[in-house]
Order: sequence, then structure tokens, then C-alpha cells
Amino acid sequence: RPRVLSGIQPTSGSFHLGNYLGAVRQWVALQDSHDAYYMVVDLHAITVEQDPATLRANTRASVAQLLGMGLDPERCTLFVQSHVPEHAQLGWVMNCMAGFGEAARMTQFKDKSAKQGSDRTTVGLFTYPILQVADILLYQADQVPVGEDQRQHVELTRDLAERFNHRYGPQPTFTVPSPYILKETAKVFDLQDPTAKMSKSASSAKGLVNLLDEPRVSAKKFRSAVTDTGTVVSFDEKEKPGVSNLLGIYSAISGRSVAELVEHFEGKMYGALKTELADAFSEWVAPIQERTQAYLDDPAALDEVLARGAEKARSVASETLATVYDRIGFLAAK
Ligand code: AQP
Repeated sequence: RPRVLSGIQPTSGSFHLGNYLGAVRQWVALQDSHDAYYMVVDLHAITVEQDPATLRANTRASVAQLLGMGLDPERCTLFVQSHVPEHAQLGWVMNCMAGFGEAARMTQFKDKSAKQGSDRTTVGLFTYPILQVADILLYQADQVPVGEDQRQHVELTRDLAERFNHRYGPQPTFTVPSPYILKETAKVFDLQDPTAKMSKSASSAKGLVNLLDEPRVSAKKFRSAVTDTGTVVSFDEKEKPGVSNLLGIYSAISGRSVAELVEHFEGKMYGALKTELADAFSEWVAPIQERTQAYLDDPAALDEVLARGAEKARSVASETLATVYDRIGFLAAK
């Protein structure tokens, strides 16, 4: 079975709809067809300052939500990144493979550091895409299910894997991975600014749909989503970004195609779309919240899942790291 690897940051108490539709939904779907490795990337989280108690609580909450959203530890390997020391170890090696200019071209770094200012931007934020390269290569992943905003980082992973394979050949050390990005949900947009990505740090509270918020709070956000001055419900990302975003979300959570939904809303106004979506969302999110709460109420079960996950992940990661250390000429420890 081909292997997939992906991760998500524990930087908030709740994931948002963009995280789910762009990434986690695919993670759930790939569990049966792929050898799946998924992790909560706490090493990445500390690229911006974190309160220790909050980080610990958010890491637990993240694992509980992933299980609540449908990851099944019997069908995938779920772990916390810092439980597998090989990530930091291979991260250093890959830092030494990447060019400074190459890293400086990462658009996410440019955007985030421009917002923070250079004194508040950590060196970790600059090198985080390279740690992500190590995350992926350690598991010899064939595919990386992510949202569109991560495409450039997967491209960097491919470049560095090929560079390493070439420099330390002739046998390849790393599998060169491909991004796995579904067109329909590659980018979920802010409900208040449908030309911007829904994002935890950039969206206004009203534009961001958190999965663990009270369903009626999210329903209200859908009902007051920004659309346009037109009246016909149709899918046109350029002319009708707000309506198209709502249709995309509705389609993804209901399993009905966009074409079917457009037909359904024929002759109805935008208000009908918003109200139906608000109701559908509330119904859809309720069982996710219940399952998440059940895992939060059983910390021993959660620890058990993570212990098993880390052990399995470490067995793969340590093998890759040993090969890398050997190929680059590190003296073997006796
Ligand atoms: N709006 C989105 N649409 C589609 N996919 C998205 N992802 C994030 N936002 C969207 C995908 O979610 C996965 C986890 O990403 P992450 O750990 O980088 O999440 P994040 O950084 O917490 O997400 P944000 O909201 O984008 O955070 P900030 O605002 O801090 O940058 C990834 O696969 C990502 O593509």
C-alpha cells in the first residue's frame, strides 16, 4: 500500500473548517487505501511563542479532535511529533541540504514574517518548511494530503529529496513524495472575506468556523457570511467568491455535488443557502463534538493511542535516519 504522511499544528483549542476540509477529511478517507501516518506537530507550534500549559492542553485537544473527526488508531498511525526525536535530527541534516535563498522564497514565511516584524520572527519559523521536509522524508511517504497553502512546501520536499538522493547515491535514500490536494476543498475561504484563506491567525472571529464552537455560534456565522449583490445561487469563484465558498462547504459536508445544490437553490435567494448550510453544519458537527469530548474525558485511552503511535512511527523513522547518517559519513556509534 502506498504511504501517506501529514501533520497539523496544536496551536489552538479547536481546528477550523479549513483544516478539516483541506486536510483531515482526506486523512480519514485515505486510512483504508494507504499506510497512513498522521501527527500533531508540536515542534512546529513553537515557531511562535506558546504558553506551556496551553500547548499541552491544545496537543491533547488536537489528538481528541482528530479521533473525533474519524481517524482510527487501528487503521492509521497517530502520534505526537516530539515523541519521535528523529524529526529534529533529520531536520538538522535537511537544514544543511537547503539553500538559504531557497528557504527565503517560501511565501508562507514571507507573509507571516511580514506581519510579525523581524524582531518577533523566530529562526524556527524560517526553517519550519525544512523541518516539514524531514517529517515527510523520514516516513518515505508517497503522498502528502494537505491544503493548497502547503503545496510549495511539498515542492521543496521533492527538491531536497532529489538533491540528497543524487548527492549520496547511487541508491536513492528517500522516496520523492507528491502533494495530494483535492481541487474542490484545496482552499476554504474566510466567511467575511471570501478572497482570503480561512485562517486561525488571520481571519476575523466572524469569518472563522471553529469545529468545537457551540453549533449555534457557527450557524450564526454562516447566516451572516459575506456574499455579493447578486441574487442567483451559482458557482463562480471569480464573480461570486462568497456564494461559491458556501456551496463548496455545503457540498463537502453533505456529499451532494455543487451542480445538484445549484439546481436545488434555483429560484431561491442567498438567504436560503445560508440558512440551510447553517442547519446542515450544526447537524454534521454535533457527532464530531460528542466523539471529541469522549476522548477528552478518557485521557488514559488517549495516552495509550499516542504511545502505540509513537512506537510504530519511531520504528520507521529510526531506520531512515540510520541510513541517512551512514550515507552522509557520520561515524557509527559503537
Ligand atoms: N483555509 C484552508 N483551506 C484548506 N486547507 C487549509 N489548511 C489550513 N487552512 C486551510 C490545511 O490544514 C492543514 C493543517 O494546517 P496547519 O497545521 O498549518 O494549520 P494552521 O497553520 O493552524 O492553519 P491556519 O489557520 O492556516 O493557521 P495560521 O493562520 O496560523 O497560518 C494543512 O494541510 C493546511 O493546508
